[in-house]
Amino acid sequence: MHNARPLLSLIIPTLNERAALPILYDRLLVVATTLNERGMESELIFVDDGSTDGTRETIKRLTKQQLPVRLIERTTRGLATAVVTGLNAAHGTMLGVMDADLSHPPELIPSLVEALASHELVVASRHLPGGGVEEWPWHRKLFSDMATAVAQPLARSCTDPMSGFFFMRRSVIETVKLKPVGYKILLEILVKGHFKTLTEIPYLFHNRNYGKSKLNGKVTLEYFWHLILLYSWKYTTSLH
Ligand SMILES: Nc1nc2c(ncn2[C@@H]2O[C@H](COP(=O)(O)OP(=O)(O)OP(=O)(O)O)[C@@H](O)[C@H]2O)c(=O)[nH]1
Ligand SMILES: [Mg+2]
Repeated sequence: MHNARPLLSLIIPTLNERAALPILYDRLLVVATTLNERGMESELIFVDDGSTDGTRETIKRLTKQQLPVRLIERTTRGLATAVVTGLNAAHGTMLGVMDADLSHPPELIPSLVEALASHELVVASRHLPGGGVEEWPWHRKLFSDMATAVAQPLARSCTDPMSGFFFMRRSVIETVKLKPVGYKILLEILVKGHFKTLTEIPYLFHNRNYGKSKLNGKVTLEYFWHLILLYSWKYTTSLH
């Protein structure tokens, strides 16, 4: 039977995040119940790039519980392309992206979804009053601020183009060829996506309590390569 209720597909990239997953799932279950009461269905799509810590097995166990859960197992690496793989597999009219390590509070999701009623793209931002990061060493903060500043001309009005926590209507990316490099999938969508209205909701980025960071020098280099590609893309498209 055709399901007429709007569906939210939540894409969650994973790389060795086993310890956080049961907690994340429980918190998402509460969120999905709230959304359900508001007439919406939810599905979770995990995209894993070769975790070796039992992440895949843990997700497979979650597929047998209440929420519709899918696991996509890739043999390649890359956060942003993992998200694209998840987006391509999603059935929802609303698409959400979040990290698996509990840095992004799932409890914000109902507000993000609600904002989709009047905006095509909704970003959870650390750079608005009321938002921020819990506690970062000065060098990480400096690097993040610099990375944000050099991307700002690409970011339209978005204050946190580095955010990995955002929701959008399917139409934003439906006919778009996304070809991101590295980590920053939102930046790719801000440049190439089809949207007129964007809004942001502040949030506090929690430091991870489980698992290890995957940020490294390679990710940083990839970021600069991605920027070069996006600036060239924007420049050449504006010539047409
Ligand atoms: N599928 C996939 N997921 C990834 C990859 N790299 C990172 N992730 C996931 O993407 C999310 C963000 O990665 P993190 O390492 O937490 O990056 P971060 O939040 O900027 O850094 P921390 O604050 O140190 O956690 C997490 O859910 C990771 O498991 C990858 O190559 N493939
Ligand atoms: Mg993280």
